Amino acid sequence: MARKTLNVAMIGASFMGKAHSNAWRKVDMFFDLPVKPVMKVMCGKFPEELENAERYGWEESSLDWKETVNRPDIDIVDICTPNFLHPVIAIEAAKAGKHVVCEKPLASTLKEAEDMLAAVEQGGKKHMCGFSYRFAPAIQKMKQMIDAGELGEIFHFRAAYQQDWIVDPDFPMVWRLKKEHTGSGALGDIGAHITDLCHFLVGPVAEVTSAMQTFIKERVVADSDVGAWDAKGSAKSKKYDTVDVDDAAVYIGRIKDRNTLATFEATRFAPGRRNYNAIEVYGSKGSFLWNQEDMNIFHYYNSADPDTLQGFRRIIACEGQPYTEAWWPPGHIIGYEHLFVHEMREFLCQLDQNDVTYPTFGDAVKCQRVLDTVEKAAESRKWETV
Ligand code: SOE
Repeated sequence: MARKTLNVAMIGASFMGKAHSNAWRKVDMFFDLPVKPVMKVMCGKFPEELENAERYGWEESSLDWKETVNRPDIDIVDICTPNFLHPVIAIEAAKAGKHVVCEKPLASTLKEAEDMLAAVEQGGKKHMCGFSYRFAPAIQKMKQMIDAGELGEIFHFRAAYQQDWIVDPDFPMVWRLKKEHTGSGALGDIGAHITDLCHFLVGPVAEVTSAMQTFIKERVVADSDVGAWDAKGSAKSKKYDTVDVDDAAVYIGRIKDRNTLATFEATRFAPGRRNYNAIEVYGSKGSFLWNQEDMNIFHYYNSADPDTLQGFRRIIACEGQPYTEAWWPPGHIIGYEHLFVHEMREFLCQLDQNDVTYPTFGDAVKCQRVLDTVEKAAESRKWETV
């Protein structure tokens, strides 16, 4: 029987636009889906971006996101723009009766995130926020084992998401470094990921204390509008602009209804750490270690092992979770881009389910509430309740 097709419009054609295009293109090839996604329209900000539309797999391209979102033939709107545009596009899409996928963080502020949630709940369609690391096979395995009690009582959740792409003082100003475009810096960008992973693996952060830091307070303005990753000090203008967001955020959290202490570090100033999203969980019956730069592997310490065998096991996450079997035989491993394919698989397979397993705008608001409280705590230098 022919499957129902769903037409997708993606708004935003830069780094996340490329990752999501790959996901929409691959998801139907590698997973059995109840519906068939059609890559209808890619919307960009600049005409030159639209030159990629065809090779990214889109049937059409447009510079007008509003007209595209309101097209009656569009079923899903996928938002891959800078954060400040998330609310206006998501609310428009919800009002137009579309399903909405939106990159993290949901918004620049908690209020915007709450408005987005209200709009999609009013719209009555499905909504997902792109917390992609939940879809790493190793994270899935770790969650299964934590939920099954294999680690016992969780004492510590420890996350350090470290990058180094702006440690060069000549790296020019980009949208991720301006509050008006991004909300917060490392906190909202990569702190959002580790906060969500804490929620996914251990439980809700109930109160925090924190410190935030901007190491380089002025950056040269590049002559062209560049994305976060492709600017390499190309500026000739020698105009400077103020960095008004954090380069790093460090926070401690207590977990609701658990005897757990959580520590978080989100920094873009750790030379050598390219995309080192590292998670450690320590419990009464054992421990986990994982990091994104080695994403197929996690290390498991089982406190019940005999003394002669005490030590972390190095496990390749291939069996026993819903993703890797769709790709290759055990040990052939997968990469960063596969996480987005897994996201879209869950979204497309659960369109008719009331309770979904992927991160919704509701989960994203819970994350945004923590980020907002971290900023408050950095200001007050006190513990603040989420
Ligand atoms: C930049 O820090 C970034 O592109 C994040 O925005 C993504 O969410 C992360 O997956 C990789 O790094």
